[in-house]
Amino acid sequence: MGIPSVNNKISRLLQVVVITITLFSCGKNQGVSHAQSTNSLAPIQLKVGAGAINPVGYYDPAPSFSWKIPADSTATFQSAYQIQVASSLDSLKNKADLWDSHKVLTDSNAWINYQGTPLTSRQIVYWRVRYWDETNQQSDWSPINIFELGLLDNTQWQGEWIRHPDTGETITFKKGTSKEFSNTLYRPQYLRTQFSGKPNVQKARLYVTAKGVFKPYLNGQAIGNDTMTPGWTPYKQRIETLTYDVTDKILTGNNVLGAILAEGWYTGRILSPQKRDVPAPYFLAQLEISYDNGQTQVITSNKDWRATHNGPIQMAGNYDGEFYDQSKEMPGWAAANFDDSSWNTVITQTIDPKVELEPKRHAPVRNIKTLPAQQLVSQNDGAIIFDMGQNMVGVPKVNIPVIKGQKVQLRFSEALEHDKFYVKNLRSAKVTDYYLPSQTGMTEYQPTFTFHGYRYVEISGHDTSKTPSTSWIKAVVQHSDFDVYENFESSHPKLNQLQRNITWGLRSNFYDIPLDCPQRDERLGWTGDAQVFAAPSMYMADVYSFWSAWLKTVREEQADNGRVPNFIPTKQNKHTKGASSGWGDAVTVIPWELYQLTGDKRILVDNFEMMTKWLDYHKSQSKDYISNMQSFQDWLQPFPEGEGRAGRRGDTDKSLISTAYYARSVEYTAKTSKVLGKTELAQQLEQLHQQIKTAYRQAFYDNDLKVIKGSSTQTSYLLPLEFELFDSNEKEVAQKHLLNEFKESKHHLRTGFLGTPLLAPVLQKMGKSDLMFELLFKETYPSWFYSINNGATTTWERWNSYSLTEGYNSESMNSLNHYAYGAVAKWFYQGILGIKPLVPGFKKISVEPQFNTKLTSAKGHYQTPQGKISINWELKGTHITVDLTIPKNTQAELNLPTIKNLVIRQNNQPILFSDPIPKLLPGRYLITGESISL
Ligand code: RAM
Repeated sequence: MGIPSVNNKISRLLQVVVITITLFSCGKNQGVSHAQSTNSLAPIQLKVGAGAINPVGYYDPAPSFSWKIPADSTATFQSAYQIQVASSLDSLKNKADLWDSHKVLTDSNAWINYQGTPLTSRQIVYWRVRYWDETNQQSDWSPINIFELGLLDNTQWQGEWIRHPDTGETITFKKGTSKEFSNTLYRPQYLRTQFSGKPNVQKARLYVTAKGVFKPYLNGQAIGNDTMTPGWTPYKQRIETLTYDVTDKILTGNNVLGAILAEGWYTGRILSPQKRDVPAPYFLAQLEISYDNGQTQVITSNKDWRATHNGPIQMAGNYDGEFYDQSKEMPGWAAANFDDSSWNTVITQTIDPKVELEPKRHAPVRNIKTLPAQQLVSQNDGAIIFDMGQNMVGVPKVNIPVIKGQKVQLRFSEALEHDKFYVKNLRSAKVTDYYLPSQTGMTEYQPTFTFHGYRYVEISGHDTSKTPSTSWIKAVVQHSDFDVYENFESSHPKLNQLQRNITWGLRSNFYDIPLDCPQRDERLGWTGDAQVFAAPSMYMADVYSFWSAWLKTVREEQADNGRVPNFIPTKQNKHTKGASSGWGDAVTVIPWELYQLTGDKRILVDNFEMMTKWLDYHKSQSKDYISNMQSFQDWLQPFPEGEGRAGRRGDTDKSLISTAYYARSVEYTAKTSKVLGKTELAQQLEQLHQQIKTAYRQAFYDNDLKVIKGSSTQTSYLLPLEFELFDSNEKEVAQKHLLNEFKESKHHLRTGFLGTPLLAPVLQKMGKSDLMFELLFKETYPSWFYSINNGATTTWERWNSYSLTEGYNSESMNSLNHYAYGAVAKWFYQGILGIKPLVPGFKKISVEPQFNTKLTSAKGHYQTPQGKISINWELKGTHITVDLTIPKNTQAELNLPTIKNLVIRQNNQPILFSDPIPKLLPGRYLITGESISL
């Protein structure tokens, strides 16, 4: 953002004049057409950027705008829109002083870029939109929406980072039996400052962040419902900041601003115990108050703050849990009239201009819901075990009888083994909370700076003379705050359970960044897991901003030579080495697939450079178009030829996988280049794609298309079929080989992380959805239902992570809450319900449900950028009924090649279509017919 030039100013002046004139005439028109405009209702669901609704502390001074035409509007399509943006409510109504798009002829209702006067930190921006329908009828204006910018750059921060002068403590870690080393463990600290407030506060905002994790307080009250803020970014490059509206919390007279600060990801350990040398946590705050009389007041974190580490939270770590000492409670510590004379003066650190302070890009982790305990499982030797009924992530909330001075211990486990508490799969993560009471009686406790992945809780050290009850404990479920749709249901209870399990896997691992697992000493943003699950997750929850925020982190972590680390963010002080095909390819696959599902070009613009750099890295790892990149390969494929660790990578040749992914990344980058108008590059990449394809065909298959390198596996055919690496005349032969692989495995899958997501799309394209149904409904190992038959309430890392009879798989790497195999959920929507975008962003939709006798019905819906598409199909014998609603401003192609006597009714009237693939306009349809394939 530069200073506007004189020319710019003049042109803006002219613009203002034009706007005024237009508005005047618009006003007149509005009056005249008022009766008409009530026919088509005002736009709804206004959003800025990747999905924010009226955000406070927004990060982007030039966001895009999106809206929807309401389902009950008389409009069918949009033919034009007008957006107005203003710096106040009054101006919005009189003269949009920031931007008026005027009437723009287009059917686009999403991702319209702001093109007005540059916006600045703190600015409150008002906006509204209206549209014209296909008959040029104008809608009413939408309700007025707001976004307020946060502090957009480091120069806006006036204070300093602060912390307690001495919070570190040396502890010794033992790794296995041989290695022993010391590290610093930082105690949580309590910070406070006092200030004097005046009457008539007009507006107050708290801008705040930490190197570490924090909870802010104002006048004794915790601010917000966020947890583990600011979340996890590459802290050496960028730290996110939070903004809170505290207007109604400022008192006249004495006020106290405070915070608790703990390690979090910043200084806490990442992975198993290791030597690390990380700086202590710091806190940064800026409270800005404006008064009605125009005066302003700014309270910042500075040398005048006081700090103690003698508060009740004595220890807190992501992996290890929390220690709470009730005797150290300090009633009123965050309010006025508290004696902090025993506290220390903080030390300060100036803000480093090289570390970007940026408003948080997506909603923070919050306490989303509370689950009651389902059952008291057992009571042995003073330890009681509760079953919360669901494997999930968050913290417990207990209300238990305790005895003064007797430490209560809470442990967590994903599943019991033969009724015994099992924690081995947590590896070095202690995942234990301690509560030391200073009074006897009932006490309430909920940890603040940790999170656990668990279903069972073991409580010991409580007052065992009292009869335990399930009312003693609740589970507080936490994840990044987004809507989970719960939008698929079928006639088959196990399929529904699978859908729920996958959704819980999503909830559990979308914890500020996409985690591989939430329980053991890992919990990392593994790129391969993300690569396969990003698109499926978009069908299940409102997670576009979650992914787009993480991609920013991925861009920051990419090495100069284009290498993409295997998990992101990487370790705080140590840059991980290496890259893996199928993992690093997340940087091309995720932006491209997000674009397909949203139609938002910005995701491509933002990530384009990263995509091309990754191609450079691919190139550096290949010779004659064959890639030798390292790879985790078809991770955790069942029945591998190797044993233990050696078997983890499966049997599909490494170089076959890496070359296939090289081709895929080139293909997606070529397509992206085309969308972005980079035609020349697109052509070069298309050529490169062809060269890789030819080399791949020659290097890995013989004339009969049999695999000549490594083993012949399902994945060795799934990859080239899905990535279209064989010429069309050879496809059929490859398909035969694939079917042969299934025959040999008695129609069981034999795929790991990379192969599994390809099963459904490949089989459906082959006209073999029946085989996909068979795999999906398989009850025996390896299969999805096998996990359900063994009590799973989430998806597992391994196809055989656990069994009711044998207990846990003894492999050290074994989580019961991993989302990778949940990627199959995409087929519930794209296959079983049959909803697929025909153009990026679903303005054209293909509706092609896959019917099978295993189901008598399936229903679901999806919120496209235009509105909700819903489908509900039922099967009685061979008779099929489909209830379908196409959202406004959308066209759909109904593709039911196996249905004869097709009748499509709208408002009870049959509609005639000559086309074998009828094109449907927005509206509700009742479709009937007879299946010829069932
Ligand atoms: C383990 C996890 C993770 C996977 C890597 C390769 O850490 O299984 O999900 O991506 O290995």
